[in-house]
Amino acid sequence: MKKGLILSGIQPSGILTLGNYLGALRNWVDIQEEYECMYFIADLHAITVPQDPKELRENTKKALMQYLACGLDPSKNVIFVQSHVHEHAELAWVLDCNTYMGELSRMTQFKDKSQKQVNVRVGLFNYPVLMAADILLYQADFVPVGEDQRQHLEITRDIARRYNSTYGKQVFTIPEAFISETGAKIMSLKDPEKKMSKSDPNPLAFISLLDDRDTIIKKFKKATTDSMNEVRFSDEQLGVKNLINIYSSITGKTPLEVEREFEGIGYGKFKMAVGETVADALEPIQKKYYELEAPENEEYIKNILKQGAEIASGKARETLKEVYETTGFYSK
Ligand code: AQP
Repeated sequence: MKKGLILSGIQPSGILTLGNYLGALRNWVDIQEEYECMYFIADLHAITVPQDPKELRENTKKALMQYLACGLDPSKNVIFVQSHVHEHAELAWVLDCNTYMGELSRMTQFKDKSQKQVNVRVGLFNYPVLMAADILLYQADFVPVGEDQRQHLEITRDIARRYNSTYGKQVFTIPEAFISETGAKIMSLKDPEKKMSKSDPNPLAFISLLDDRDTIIKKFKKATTDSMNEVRFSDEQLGVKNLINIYSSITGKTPLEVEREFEGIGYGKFKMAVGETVADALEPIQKKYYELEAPENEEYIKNILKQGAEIASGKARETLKEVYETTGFYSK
């Protein structure tokens, strides 16, 4: 008996990062036996900021291969591309009409991301409503969320409660946050106050899951630290703290154990050790990824997405049908 339905996704807005792996993918693999899990590649979300069509298409396929290479088992999880299930966009519209401008205006991710854009798109503003549709469409019980996404889950719960109460019917399950014991928030290697992001214009700021060993080590050598030259897990040393977090989350050692291990050792050796550890951890993932990339696997990849979309569409259709009836749409 599974413990409930979990749903999550990652945008194919580039090659996935060490942050996506340590903060999301690795935990997804850990829970695939215990929960019913649905994971999608969030291409509809990716276009809330400009994307090159060719790159978007390639990154979508690559995201699936990275999911598999990280250990997600397609026989235990439903894996699909968001745009393959048209109900996401349809439910988002109904929810748009049940969401207030004021609520969306308070979203900090919108405030952050819109500052980086010249012509801010309506889709970026509406992003949390599409996310609510993703979750509510499958009646998800739990959503793994990092701190950055907590506000979006809250608005999802508000929208669902409001819809249920407006129509006097429990149409939507109210989702809970799924807090993983091992989840880590990985910060930019260049600006440790910012989250590590795959779309960061500075490639030195993030570790891509497909970076080779030399690149990984070079990026860690250039990671921002400070002049204290002491490996300490402290908010006064955010760069070092981030490196300790990365090292801890891969080795399973506590930050205190890491501090002890590197006591009296300079940043050069510490950074090298973190780089080597990350490169070792990513090596088997990359090996699997490049095997999957072989042309003979094309059909296998396509089939996973086809089957995933079929299962997801079945569930999505049921919810949307109920929503349309409840909303008062005249049926065919
Ligand atoms: N740095 C991170 N540390 C921990 N977890 C992270 N996640 C992303 N970055 C980190 C987790 O990955 C999942 C989905 O990420 P996403 O790619 O769909 O969206 P995002 O959070 O906006 O990631 P990026 O890399 O910053 O995307 P771009 O650059 O396109 O905006 C979530 O579970 C998230 O917590």
